Amino acid sequence: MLDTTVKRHRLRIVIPAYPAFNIYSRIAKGTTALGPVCVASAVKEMEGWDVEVIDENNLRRYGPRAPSGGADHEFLQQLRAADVVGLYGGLTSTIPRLYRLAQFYRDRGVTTIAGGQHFVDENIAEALHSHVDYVVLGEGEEAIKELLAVLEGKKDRGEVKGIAYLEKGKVVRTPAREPITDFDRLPLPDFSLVRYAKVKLYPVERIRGCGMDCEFCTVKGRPRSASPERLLESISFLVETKDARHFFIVDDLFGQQREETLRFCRMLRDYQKKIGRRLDLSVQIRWDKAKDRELLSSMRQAGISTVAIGFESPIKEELEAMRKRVRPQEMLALTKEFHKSGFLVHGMFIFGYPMAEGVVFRMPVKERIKHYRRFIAKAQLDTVQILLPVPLPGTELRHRLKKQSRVYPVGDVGWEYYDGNFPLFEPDRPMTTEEMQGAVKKIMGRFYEFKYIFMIVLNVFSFPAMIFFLHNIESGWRRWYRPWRNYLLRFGGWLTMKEWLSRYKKEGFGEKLQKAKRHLEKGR
Ligand code: B12
Repeated sequence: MLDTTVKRHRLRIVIPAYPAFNIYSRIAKGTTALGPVCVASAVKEMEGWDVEVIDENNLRRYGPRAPSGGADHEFLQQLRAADVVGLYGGLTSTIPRLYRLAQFYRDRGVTTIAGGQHFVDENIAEALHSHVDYVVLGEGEEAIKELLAVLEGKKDRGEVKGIAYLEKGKVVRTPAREPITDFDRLPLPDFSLVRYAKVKLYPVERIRGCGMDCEFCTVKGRPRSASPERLLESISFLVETKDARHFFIVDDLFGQQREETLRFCRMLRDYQKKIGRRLDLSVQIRWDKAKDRELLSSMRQAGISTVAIGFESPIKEELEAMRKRVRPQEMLALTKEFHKSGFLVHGMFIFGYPMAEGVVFRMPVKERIKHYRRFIAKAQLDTVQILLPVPLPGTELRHRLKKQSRVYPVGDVGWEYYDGNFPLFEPDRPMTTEEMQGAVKKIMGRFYEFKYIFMIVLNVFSFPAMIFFLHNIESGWRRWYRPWRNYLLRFGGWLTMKEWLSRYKKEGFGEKLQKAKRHLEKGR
């Protein structure tokens, strides 16, 4: 229980540092996680509570850093002690860091609460035995307020739905909390609560949940939406208070609820006209939305410039195993429609997806690589990310592979490797783990190359050619800007890969992998 003689309490929510340098590290420096900001914004409304968010991946505004990485929590506690610490467990790869933070704070008598996508199945007990006092299961905005009231002695913890804790050494799970449906009741996410961060790309949302039911994804359930007005309000609030210009709509599938989406696009277009400022937005969308010309044109008018598309694979059999009901040829044709409408397309792929039981599919690695390269080139993707399949906690993919005893034990290949860059299970034979990992390097290596530095320079010299487009500056600018931006990103991608590889070599992952394989073999 908290000291009730104290007039105000402090909740500090920490977004743990990424374990390793990877393709997301640069993005993370210019953005932050939306979930913890939503939770903190709800607590801000509580009487007697101060609240802050510390994003260890974005400490760019006088953020105190610890020499070993992440924030200097010793210093933070001296400066302004937190009574309760919340920990964001939305990315499994950051879980080892999360547990270290939990230990640090609990050793100093601070109550620790964790929430986020990692906490399902046996990971709930894992957290409660790793210095976490309470786990919030599912959405946190309402649960956290009730839980803090418990800590103030105003409520019994058994009455709070959707939490887990230890009682006499046993895990207690309270009844599940109903998913939030009325988002208008919640305060707008307040990014001022994120101390020390410089945010350039603001995450915003309208729809939670996804009805696509992909085997590898943790986002499930009937989509629940806020009104277009609320999303516009989140955006305009950030434009006016933070001078924000770049936004990422984190909804898993933009364009669900067609009419509401169109209405949102029109409202956003009119808002920009009114304030005389052009905004830039990125969304995640399915390739099949390209069939909807009206939607694409409204999106462009609203300032949506980049679409991230989960192609997952250009191989028919793999798409079937993932339950993606589409043919590669169709994906190609539809991607062209996005380009025609003026979007930049970011393609997201998974390499080496394991086939469902009973399905025999043997394609040599070399041929698989060819398929990927050919698809990427034909689709003229602006940027790509090729990841290895991640058997994420709580997914059907994990359950299936575990049943087949193919997942490397977490004791050997720990959670910190769950970022899509490391092999985490025995691939389908005859492909070996090394081949699978090598293939990703080969595909990415062809896309992100050193030579693009020369293309950047050449493109700068071609700028005067814009003169031929004076009659249509926008089209000319796009023609010049798109290759220039892509060359820059491709060269940047090469630098990232180079750094990643050099760190990888020092890390000794190979030994861990061999140990994991031996353990799997023994267990069979
Ligand atoms: C934006 C995003 C990113 C961004 C930023 C991530 C971040 N949050 O920092 C970027 C592009 C960097 C990214 C990268 C990756 N991502 Co991502 N990403 C997302 C996405 C689309 C949106 C996250 C979001 O804002 N959600 C909306 C908020 C409101 O929901 P929320 O985060 O769940 O928060 C709520 C609750 O969880 C809870 N809660 C959360 N934190 C806390 C803390 C406390 C104290 C409490 C009480 C409650 C609480 O309350 C919140 C409000 O209700 C999600 C999918 C999704 N729809 O969630 C995937 C998702 C988070 N990503 C995922 C993955 C796997 C990845 C990648 C590995 C790439 C990949 N293979 O797909 C990389 C990993 C990078 C790394 N270093 O490890 C998985 C994570 C699952 C897991 N167990 O790890 C998700 C869930 C998608 C999926 N495929 O299932 N991602």
